[in-house]
Amino acid sequence: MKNILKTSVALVSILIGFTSCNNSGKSNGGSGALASNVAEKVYVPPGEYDSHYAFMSGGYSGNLTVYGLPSGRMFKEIPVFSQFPTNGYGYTEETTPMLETSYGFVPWDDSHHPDISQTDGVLDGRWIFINGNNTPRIARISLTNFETEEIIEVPNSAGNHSSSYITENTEYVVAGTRFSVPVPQRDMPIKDYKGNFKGALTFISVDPEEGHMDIKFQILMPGFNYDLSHPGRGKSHGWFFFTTYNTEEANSLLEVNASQNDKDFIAAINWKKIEEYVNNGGGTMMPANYAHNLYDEDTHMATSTMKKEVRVVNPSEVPGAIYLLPTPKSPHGVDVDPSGEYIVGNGKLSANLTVHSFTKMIDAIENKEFDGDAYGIPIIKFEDVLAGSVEQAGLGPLHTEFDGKGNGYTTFFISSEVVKWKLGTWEVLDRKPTYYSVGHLTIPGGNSREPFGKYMFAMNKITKDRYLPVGPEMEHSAQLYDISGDKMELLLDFPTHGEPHYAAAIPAEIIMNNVKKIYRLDENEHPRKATNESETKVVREGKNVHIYMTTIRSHFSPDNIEGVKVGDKVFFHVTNLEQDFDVPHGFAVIGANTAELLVMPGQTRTLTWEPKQVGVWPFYCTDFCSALHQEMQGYVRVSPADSNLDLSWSLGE
Ligand code: K7E
Ligand code: CUA
Repeated sequence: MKNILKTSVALVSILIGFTSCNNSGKSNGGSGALASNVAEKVYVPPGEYDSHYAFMSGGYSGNLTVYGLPSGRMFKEIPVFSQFPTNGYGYTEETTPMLETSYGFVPWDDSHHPDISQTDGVLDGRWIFINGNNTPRIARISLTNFETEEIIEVPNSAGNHSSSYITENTEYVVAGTRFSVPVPQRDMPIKDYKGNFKGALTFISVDPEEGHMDIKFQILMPGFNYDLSHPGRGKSHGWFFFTTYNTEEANSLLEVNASQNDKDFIAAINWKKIEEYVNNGGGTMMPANYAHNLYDEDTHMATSTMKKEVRVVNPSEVPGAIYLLPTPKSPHGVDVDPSGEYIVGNGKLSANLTVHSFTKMIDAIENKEFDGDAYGIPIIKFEDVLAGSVEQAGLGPLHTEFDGKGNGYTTFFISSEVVKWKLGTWEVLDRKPTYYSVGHLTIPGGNSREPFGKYMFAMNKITKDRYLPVGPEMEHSAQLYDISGDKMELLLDFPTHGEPHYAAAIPAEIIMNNVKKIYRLDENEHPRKATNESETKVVREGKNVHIYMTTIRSHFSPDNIEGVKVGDKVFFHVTNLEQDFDVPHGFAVIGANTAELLVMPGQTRTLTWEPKQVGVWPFYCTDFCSALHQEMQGYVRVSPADSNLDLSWSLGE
């Protein structure tokens, strides 16, 4: 072991030496300042585990990827909003309902902000939520089986970006619209945007036992752009904060027209107050159309239900529940520190970071010191709510996280750096360059009362020369820093998949012992399961042929099927009889217009095949499962449409 360590340290030092002289022309000066012992800090010896999970949003992949820290190794891609041929998600009969929406089947989305469920403000590791930005949706993924279990569509919304952040007991997962739109949608001139479009902020309740989501209410806000959000916590629990930009309500050339106002707003929402109003019958049920898709782990099947109405609340109905905090200048992120006192507005066109005080906000509300209103919503005076500002910290602040030790860490996109500063004194303590152009950063537990402040990683937008070139498009790059000391220390670059905007991370021990290893066959309630080979059969229902098939090392049962005809629709319902961890079997048949199946131990999955040609067609296992994996194959005989050959099936005859 020691020798391996020494060798890798030596190797890393050589490489660093090499890169630093080789890249002396790089912007930000390369990475020649790495200490020689950083390799030890990220080295996880073969067979040992990482200390943290990191869940990165996939951005335009629509999915969620799972990494280990500190190694930066990718463990899994969990399909969420996008079809995933690797395991058949979004192709199988069981999973296609997950991607149903009011726009029909939508097999793609753009996911930005994962957030892990909390109890008492601390990560509990039960579920992770993530937003679909383009066709507004929120997904809940189980952290026991690492599968998407539920997706709810968000009506009256467009560009579901200030999402999916959760309150400190996972009471709500919140979704805010980036684009304001006519509510209800209707045919109207775009130039009549101002004063007429609305921005819906949606509070989705989460069942404390099962995690099931339901839209509790939507607040129909003025037609600004609601960019990001974070919950209050501790003393500010019960409030939620949203950044806005385009308070000018421009509808064209926003790069100019939405940058006119010196200050935009952070909208502070007292959701407890609105919840109480709604619980007493307040708000209006409005016709709507949105999908609620739920996966049932017992039947191994998803169902999609269209919901027909949603409760909406206008701010004027609940006086005292919503205030606007002026914040320079087109703020992007809004982040709340672990104590719940400080609300950080990251004004992306501002040189300073603006920090508001929750206590001062409450005082100003009690003293009714307002600076006018916007559409009836009181605006608190900037000076009355300001806690302080971090002066000249960098250019283009985007997002802030906290280490739980009294420090904030803010990313600056334009100056391409992470800046560490002190809460309360607002002094800058440290800055480190990022390679290059950082968006979000993550500290495990960063959106909670108790961050685990050992590591921080930055997720960068531009990779350029950090890795071997692979054509015009490079994977994005994350950078891991040790933040346990006074100064941040860069440890590692690692590539990420899609575009991870934000990530959530958590100590491994909170999750790893609860992870499911198999699905128990005796708990399988799939309506077309076959839990042993004697239950396998082929049944014709008109033109539909259902094959109840099993798979086990190393054969399918049945493996010879005759009596299928051109024009039939054939359903291969494949149950994996294995009951060992990590022994999936695959299934593919020639000419199928879907993806393969990857069937987990004890699970049932269905592939649909419409044979178009007469012949004898093979199917096979796609996952190398045993020494006799290549022998895992079979044939389906397809006869002409007018054939009167009866169905028959066999194994080993
Ligand atoms: Cu800054 Cu979508 Cu959170 Cu990207 S967002 S960076
Ligand atoms: Cu089963 Cu390969």
